[in-house]
Amino acid sequence: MTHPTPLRGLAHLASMYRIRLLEEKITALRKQQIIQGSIHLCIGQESIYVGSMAALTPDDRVFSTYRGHGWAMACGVPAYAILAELMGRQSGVCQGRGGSAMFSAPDHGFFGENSIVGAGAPIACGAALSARVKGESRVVLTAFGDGAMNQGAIHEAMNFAAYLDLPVLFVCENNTYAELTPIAETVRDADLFKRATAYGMPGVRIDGNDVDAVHDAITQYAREARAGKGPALIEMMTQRLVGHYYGDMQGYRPKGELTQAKQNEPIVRLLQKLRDAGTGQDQLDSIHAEAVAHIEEAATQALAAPPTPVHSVKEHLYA
Ligand SMILES: Cc1ncc(C[n+]2csc(CCOP(=O)(O)OP(=O)(O)O)c2C)c(N)n1
Ligand SMILES: [Mg+2]
Repeated sequence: MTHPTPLRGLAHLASMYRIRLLEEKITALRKQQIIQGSIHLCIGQESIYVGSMAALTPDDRVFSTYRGHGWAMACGVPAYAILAELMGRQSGVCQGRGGSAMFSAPDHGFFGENSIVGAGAPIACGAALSARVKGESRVVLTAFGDGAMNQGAIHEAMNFAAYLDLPVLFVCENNTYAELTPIAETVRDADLFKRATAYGMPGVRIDGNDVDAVHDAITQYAREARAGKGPALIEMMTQRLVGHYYGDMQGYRPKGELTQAKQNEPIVRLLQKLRDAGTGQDQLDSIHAEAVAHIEEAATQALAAPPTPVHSVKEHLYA
């Protein structure tokens, strides 16, 4: 069992609160239709982003799916720039052009979301190959869901990275559903991590709701990848506490599943660990209050930003 330092735990808690509160703010703004269109929230999966990015460096690179707000925040993208992006404002991280599902922030090592399931993995291989050619020691993390494991692009990317010993961390966020379909109804063997063996790389399954387990696993496999030992598949078990997309009524979830998931979610788990280690409630409350203030300020700033002008729609096009 991991025994992290209290300081590391408190830092993780602060980051997870910020992501959770950002997602709740996005939900509220979507309800008011200040944010429009499709959004995919990562509530319940925050430990994956926070634990992973705590183990990587600013020079490393991340590719996520459309469920990418948490990854972006953990990479250091400011909350106001994410909110402004979703609202179609000029100060958005892509000037409002990417929206919820397709923004990127290369200056923060966040090479972007992707709406095509599995499509980030081959691009991550390209980034890793580029690092190899340039003699840079960076690691590239590509995150995707359990459903994506059945996409051809993932197979190609894993084989390619393993054969060339590329420094790619394949992170499978296994929240047990692909849209509305449980993973167990689409595969014969739901131990997805075992597929790594077929590619000749390490594969492990960890408790993705335990931020320390995530931090430790990424530390280990990033170290190995940087040392030239090649990629790894890290299957992180988790559960989303919300629908696949905003508006999903989740009628497909068995009765009681969500109630149980809420008892095992990353923030509840870390709070328990910190209390067991002797952290006082006052300190936990002040970390929460700081995160609330941070997200409120970010929302105020984003709401005050001017909208991206419609006439600029043709900018940044190839032709
Ligand atoms: C290539 C492709 N096929 C199908 C879809 C439609 N689609 C969007 S999200 C999704 C489910 C993916 O599930 P998973 O990989 O487990 O990720 P999660 O949404 O659970 O994070 C599907 C099938 C798509 N966007 N791209
Ligand atoms: Mg899934």
